Amino acid sequence: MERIAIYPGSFDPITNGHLDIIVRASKLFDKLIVGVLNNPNKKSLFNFEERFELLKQTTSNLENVKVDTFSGLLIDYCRENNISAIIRGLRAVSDFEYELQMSQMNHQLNSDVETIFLTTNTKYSFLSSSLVKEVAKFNGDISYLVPDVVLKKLNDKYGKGE
Ligand code: COD
Repeated sequence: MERIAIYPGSFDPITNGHLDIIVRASKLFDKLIVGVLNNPNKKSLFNFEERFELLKQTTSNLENVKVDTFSGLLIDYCRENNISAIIRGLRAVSDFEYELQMSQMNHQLNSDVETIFLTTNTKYSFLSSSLVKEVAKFNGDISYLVPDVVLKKLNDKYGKGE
């Protein structure tokens, strides 16, 4: 049977930290779905279509990775798509409490789906989408923290042309 995992998130926007987890997780499973949450109530810099498009562009070279969207409960999406594992990235102890709660709640909802944590690459342990947005907004250099297409989009958003 094909082993399918999902790496779910908001990806507002995708960073090199996310990408590192995607590459590593894709080697562990037959297929990895990167699942973008479509939640119109959650405020984001990039709208859903932009986040989805950036993910597709930055993962197009990875053969067994597919980008998809979900709304509602993650665990329902897992059930409908024969997904056996949820991949999450852990950066620091501060991530742990929220991640533990989510994984336990998801396990309560469906014990056939396991959450697997990959620890962050030390190069990216300080990196988050929120910090990237803040630094970009105030003109700091983030070129080594995000894929080129994301850098360009951030520059467009904050009114910085070429
Ligand atoms: N290095 C490694 N990992 C990283 C890095 C980095 N530098 N930056 C982020 N990550 C990891 C995060 O820890 C996370 O695991 C993943 O990347 C995605 O991060 P985000 O911030 O884009 O996504 P989140 O945390 O906002 O995603 C939350 C979900 C969308 C998964 C969650 O809210 C959800 O499942 N919602 C659907 C409703 C639901 O089912 N709720 C019940 C949950 S129990």
